[in-house]
Amino acid sequence: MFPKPTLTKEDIVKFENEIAEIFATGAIRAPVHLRAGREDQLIEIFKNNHIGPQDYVFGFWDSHELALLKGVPREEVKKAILEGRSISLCFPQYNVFCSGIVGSLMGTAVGVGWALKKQNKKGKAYLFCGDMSSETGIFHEAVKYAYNFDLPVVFVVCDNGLSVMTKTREVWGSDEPWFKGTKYEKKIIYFKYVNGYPHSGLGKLIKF
Ligand SMILES: Cc1ncc(C[n+]2csc(CCOP(=O)(O)OP(=O)(O)O)c2C)c(N)n1
Repeated sequence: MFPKPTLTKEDIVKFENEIAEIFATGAIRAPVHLRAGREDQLIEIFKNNHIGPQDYVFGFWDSHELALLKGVPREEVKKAILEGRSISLCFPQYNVFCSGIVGSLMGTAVGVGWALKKQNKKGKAYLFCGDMSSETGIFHEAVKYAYNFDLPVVFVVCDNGLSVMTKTREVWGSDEPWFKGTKYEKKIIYFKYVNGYPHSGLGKLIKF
């Protein structure tokens, strides 16, 4: 029912390029968030952690790649984006839940981890977010709770150095994320990348 994703970097790049081309025509009447430059890291994370049907993936406005890697068929992801759901992709049958609201779903991921543990079920909740999101209060609370109760929750922080157009490091006055060198690192996968696209859209006005 859930084919193991065998997506390559090229598949992901091709998908995002295709969406970018469609978005440029004005055919998508909603925000679209494209990403490039973290394909290798995401593929590695899905592979190394054997993320499969039993796992839950939570993401935010930039989750095209996550849905594809979790095994949602390309055409289903594309259809949802064309219908205007790029920033809130949800595919409950594949355990993929995303939201355009900063910080949302972090508590949900912890709750799902709690339920999985209580019910002795296999699987983990994986919460993917950006570097600025990892500085929010709710992220701290979620990580502390998941650590304290040893819940099957993994937080993945994809650091592109920016919050929309604001430099995260200038805001927080630190070169390292707050969790670096703390015991909470045990619950967090962290990597840096440079986004090949603007935060949102294509960086130019699209008329429709
Ligand atoms: C509650 C809320 N406040 C503000 C925004 C607008 N917003 C969308 S993304 C974002 C920046 C997030 O930065 P980061 O977590 O680093 O994500 P990335 O750069 O990887 O997209 C902001 C402020 C929002 N979506 N939700």
